[in-house]
Amino acid sequence: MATVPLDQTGWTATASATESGSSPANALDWNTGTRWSTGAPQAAGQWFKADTGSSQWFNHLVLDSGTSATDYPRGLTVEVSDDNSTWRTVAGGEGAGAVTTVNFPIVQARYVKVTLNKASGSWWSIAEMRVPASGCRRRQGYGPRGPART
Ligand SMILES: [Ca+2]
Repeated sequence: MATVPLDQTGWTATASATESGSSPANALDWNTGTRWSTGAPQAAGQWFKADTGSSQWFNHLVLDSGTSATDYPRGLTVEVSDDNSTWRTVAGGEGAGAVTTVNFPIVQARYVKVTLNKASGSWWSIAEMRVPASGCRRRQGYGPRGPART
């Protein structure tokens, strides 16, 4: 299925902890040379959350740890929310290299949160997070085989 990254302009990010000198915003700046990092070994409960600013359709999530190649999440849960209060779990997953892709059934939500569920001696770093569009829009009667988003 063709996918197109959503326009992430205006998105904001927060995290459970952030390395001094980095910023959650670094994961959304379209520059793989900047990163957000925990600055601490991975532990269950650490989280990274993006606020897309409005309701979005999407069906997968890509986390790229960039040049911090071993800082991929060892185990994670993806949750989404419309109000930053009530969360729905949409997928679990685990990384095995610098780029982690988590697929799930298409959802519509404003907030996306990734929470670790495994520990590791490696830090957790995200050079870039992408929440690609699903390749179709469930609006105007378009079904799952509708035209690609442009
Ligand atoms: Ca970046």
